[in-house]
Parts: sequence; C-alpha cells; structure tokens
Amino acid sequence: MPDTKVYLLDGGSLVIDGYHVYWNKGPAGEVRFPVYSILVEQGDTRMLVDTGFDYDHVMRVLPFEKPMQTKEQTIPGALAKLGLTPKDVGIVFNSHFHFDHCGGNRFFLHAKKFCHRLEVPQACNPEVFEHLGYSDLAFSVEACEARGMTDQIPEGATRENTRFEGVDGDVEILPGVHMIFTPGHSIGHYSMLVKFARRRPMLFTIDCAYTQKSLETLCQAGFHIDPVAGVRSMRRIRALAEEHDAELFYSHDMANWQGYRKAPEFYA
Ligand code: 5PN
Ligand code: ZN
Ligand code: ZN
Repeated sequence: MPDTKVYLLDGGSLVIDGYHVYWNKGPAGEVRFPVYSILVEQGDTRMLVDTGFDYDHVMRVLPFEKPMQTKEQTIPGALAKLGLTPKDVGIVFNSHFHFDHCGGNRFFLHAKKFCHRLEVPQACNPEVFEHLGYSDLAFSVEACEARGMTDQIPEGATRENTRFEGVDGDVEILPGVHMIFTPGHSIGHYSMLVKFARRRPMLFTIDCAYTQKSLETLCQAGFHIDPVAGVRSMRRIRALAEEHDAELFYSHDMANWQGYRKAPEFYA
C-alpha cells in the first residue's frame, strides 16, 4: 500500500436545529456544527473529498444557518496552509451534493470529478423536500440549467469542465481508499474508508451519521430521502468499523471535531 496522508480541512461552521440533527428526537435548540473537507495524498496524487459550503451562497439562501467561515476556512485558504493551490488537487469526489459538501467545487474546473451516478440527476430534479439541501448548484452547469438557475454558473464553468464520472456501489478510487455506498441521507451518498500501511483505518461516516450519538442511537438527520435505507447504512458503517477496527470520524460533530487533527497536521 502506498504511503497515504489524510488532512482534514476546516471549512467553518453552520447552525441548525437539534430536531434536524436528530430526526424526531431532538432536543430542540440551535446546534452549531463543523463542516470540513478531506484531502487524501499519495505522493503527487491528491484527492479532495467534499468541498465545504460557499459563504455567499449560505448568506443568500440560508442565512438562518448563521455561517461562520474565515478566509483560512475557504478551500483556497485551507490548501494555502499546506503550500498548495486548487491546481495541486487532481481528483474531487463529492459524497453527495448538499450545499455544505460542494460549495468549493468551483475551484476545481480542472480536476477529474466523481460522484454516485444518481446524485447529479437528483440535484437536477430533487424531491420537493430536498430543495434547500440541493440549493447550491454551482458544482454543475448541467444542474444549473436543469433547475433554471443559470445565474449560479461560476465564471469559466462549462458542461464539460463540471462533468462528473458517475460510479455505483463500493469503489476503490485510489489504492486503499474505499468509497462506501451508504444511501438514505441522499440517494447516492458515500462514506469513506481509508486504509494505511502503519495505522488503523479511518472511517468517515460523512452524513450517514452527523455525530457519534447519531451512530450510537441509529438516529439520522432530519434531511434524508429514504430513512429506512439510512438506518441500514448506519448499521453497515457500524459493521465496517468493527470488521476493520477503524477509527470513526463524523461529519458534523463539534465535540469530536475539537479532538481531530486538523491541517496542516495530518493522519498517516
Ligand atoms: C446543513 C444543512 N442544512 C439544510 C439541509 C437540507 O435541507 O438538506 C441537507 C441540509 C444540510 O446539510
Ligand atoms: Zn447532507
Ligand atoms: Zn452535511
């Protein structure tokens, strides 16, 4: 297995209600949670998994989520801390296209892009209750056009340079970097398992489980397309963690996030 480094890129934070974090359970009240992206490095090969939220988009469309994001917490700012620019990232994999996971995609028109084969079609034609989740369409000219939101098309973006290679089921994108198909939260949601030569695997739940408590209680977020699939996916994540003795990383868990190693530190 090649030497793999994993960097967690701090993307700032948002606020939602406790009943959205813990569906039908709560408790109610404002919860501020972190948003981050994951940079996987193998020699000169770099893959970014998710790209955080776009501050201006959130202020325009969901200001009630009270976005906080410094310059250092933008994608270019976070990469600059590593001496990198977006051009140094050749591959982008989006776990799904909720706005807090694709807001920085506009910096990666040059990159090879992957997602589940059903996620772009879903962003083009979401269920009515998914419109807020799939509100930042700047990641795809095709989606902007399908939704009549061509004002969101970023400078320089075309159908061609915002095209995704759609994948299906579990896929090993780089050696030891396994994307795990965990539908439910969204139709084509992926989690990620990263194996190392010399350390325990890292298992990123992404939005299959916002927090440790979500996974422990099998309580998914209020935002989902198929809650039955969501529970099945959480059970699968639990089983994978056990099978591989993996260290779990949650997508939106402020308490655990405080303890994570953040870039420029890394896991290897
Ligand atoms: C943070 C956040 N806020 C709203 C939505 C939504 O409507 O679908 C997903 C989502 C979020 O992750
Ligand atoms: Zn999501
Ligand atoms: Zn999310």
